[in-house]
Amino acid sequence: MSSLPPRASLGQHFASAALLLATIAPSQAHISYGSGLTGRNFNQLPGFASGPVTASPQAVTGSYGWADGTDADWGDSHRLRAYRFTLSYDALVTVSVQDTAIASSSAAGLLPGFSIYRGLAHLSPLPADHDGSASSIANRPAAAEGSFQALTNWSLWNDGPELNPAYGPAQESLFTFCGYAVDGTSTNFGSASGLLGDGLADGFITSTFSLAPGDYSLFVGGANYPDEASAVLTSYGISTTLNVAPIPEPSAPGLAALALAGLAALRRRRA
Ligand SMILES: [Ca+2]
Ligand SMILES: [Ca+2]
Repeated sequence: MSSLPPRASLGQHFASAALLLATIAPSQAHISYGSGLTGRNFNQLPGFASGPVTASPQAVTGSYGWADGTDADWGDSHRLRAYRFTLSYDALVTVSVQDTAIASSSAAGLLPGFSIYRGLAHLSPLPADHDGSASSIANRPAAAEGSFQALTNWSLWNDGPELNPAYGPAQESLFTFCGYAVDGTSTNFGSASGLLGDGLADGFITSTFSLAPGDYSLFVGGANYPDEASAVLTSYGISTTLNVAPIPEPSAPGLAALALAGLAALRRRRA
């Protein structure tokens, strides 16, 4: 004789729904960099700084998050994905982002944009930074859509005792702008002053930056600015690769040429 399992109560159904939401929630979460092999901290991935390293595919919510941060009313960082890396020496850092499907969860077809900033968001166990914290809202223009700015410095704050009496004072994370790259043309990313795309809206971007030692955050999001009007929150997959290389020393013949040029300039000044 078989026994049927008891029917789930309404409360259990709600608990299942809450668990499902919690499972889905990371694509909407506050700023974090994950951890380990499936995270977004490149220093924790094998091979970092010894050749190209690709993080596990990640999900971005919405097709417009990066482009939305290029305009006058800024954007919401929940519409981007944050990665981190730390350099211990001057380096040439090549960042490449490719759109990719993630089975049963995220679509291909994102036109990506990214920006690199010096600085990190607050890390656990501190409360996470987000656009909806009281201090983030208080420290930006009332009309701003969020705190994210794609082309200049910006700040986020975490939650303070106004949310939880156990928390210390809310703290600022400053992201100091270092550079960007964006897929396509102004047809997709909009008409922000001075913005240059890679000219081909094919879901792929790559660009190289000369960076000093320090901690960096990389924010990747969608570059389809017209989609912001409909604000559809489709989940898109991205695959992000970093290649970190030392800045080449001048070669011996190059150094000799530099020395000769210096001597010639000295002689001209004395002549
Ligand atoms: Ca905006
Ligand atoms: Ca492209």
